[in-house]
Amino acid sequence: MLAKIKSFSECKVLIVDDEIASRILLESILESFVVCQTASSGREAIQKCRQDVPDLVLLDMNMPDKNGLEVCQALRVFPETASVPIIFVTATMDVQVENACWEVGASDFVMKPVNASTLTHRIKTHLENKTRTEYLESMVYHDQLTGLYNRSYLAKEIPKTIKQVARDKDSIGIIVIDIDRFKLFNDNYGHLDGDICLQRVASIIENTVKRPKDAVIRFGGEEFLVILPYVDETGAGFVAEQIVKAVSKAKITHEYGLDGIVTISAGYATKPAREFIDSSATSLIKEADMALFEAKDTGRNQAKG
Ligand code: GH3
Ligand code: MG
Ligand code: MG
Ligand code: MG
Repeated sequence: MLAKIKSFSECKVLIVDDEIASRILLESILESFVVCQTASSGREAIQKCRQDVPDLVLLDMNMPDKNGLEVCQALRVFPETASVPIIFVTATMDVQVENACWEVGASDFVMKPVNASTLTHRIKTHLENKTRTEYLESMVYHDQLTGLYNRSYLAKEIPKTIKQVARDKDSIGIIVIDIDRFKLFNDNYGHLDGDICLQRVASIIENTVKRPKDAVIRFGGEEFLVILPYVDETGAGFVAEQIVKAVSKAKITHEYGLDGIVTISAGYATKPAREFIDSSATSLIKEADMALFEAKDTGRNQAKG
């Protein structure tokens, strides 16, 4: 999905402070421009951050269970919270504490009693940086026509996927998909309608592939790649067939297509992640591509493994 830049009013800020009066004060400063959530202990803060990742954390330094430094350190370990801006709010600040804050991964700090204007400006600056970075990342890793992931995303993610699945001694499946007789579609209806057809097929594939760990990538012009971590040959074949069926069921008119509709062909292959010799999955993609060739060669509108 293509992202847009989040506005401040869509951003969630988690206020962490063991004193209720501090939480109320901070909330009263922030609630006019962001969505506020609160936690009254370090443990609760970590739990809330993992359940629902906030856009920024305002973190009290001195708390009875886990202090701010420990909370910050813990949040930096989890991939989903590793880059969330964390601003320390502290009454005591000397050089040692200041250095300790930076060392555990603080993004900034403000002094208690807080100056509302300084706090607001600091939060807005960090949120602006974060939302812009997220937006740019989304542009870099998504195809602008279909909203699917692109090849840059594949290059970035596949080595991580292989590593993770190898650790769990499991397999990865890859499906390569190509629209049937698409050149004839363009020739007959024009490139703009061709683009709309590509968007529709992309969205059907995306809606058929349901597990959050799976990724659908626009691999080339009218070619798509589906990455299925933790899937065996039977599973990959099942998903590939579901996709082929879903596209033909949509009955997108194509005068020169098979049975007058748009269809796709798919090839799939799986491999234990430990057996990958390269970190880019090239050999498995090639294997799936060979199967796609067979699907094309033996009639189209089908999946072959
Ligand atoms: P086959 O059944 O063998 O796959 O036949 P085909 O006509 O689909 O052949 P091929 O896969 O080689 O065709 C690719 C066509 O996809 C050529 C090009 O016109 C079209 N195409 C590629 N990218 C785009 C795009 O971004 N927009 C549009 N409209 N068409 C595209
Ligand atoms: Mg405190
Ligand atoms: Mg093609
Ligand atoms: Mg084609």
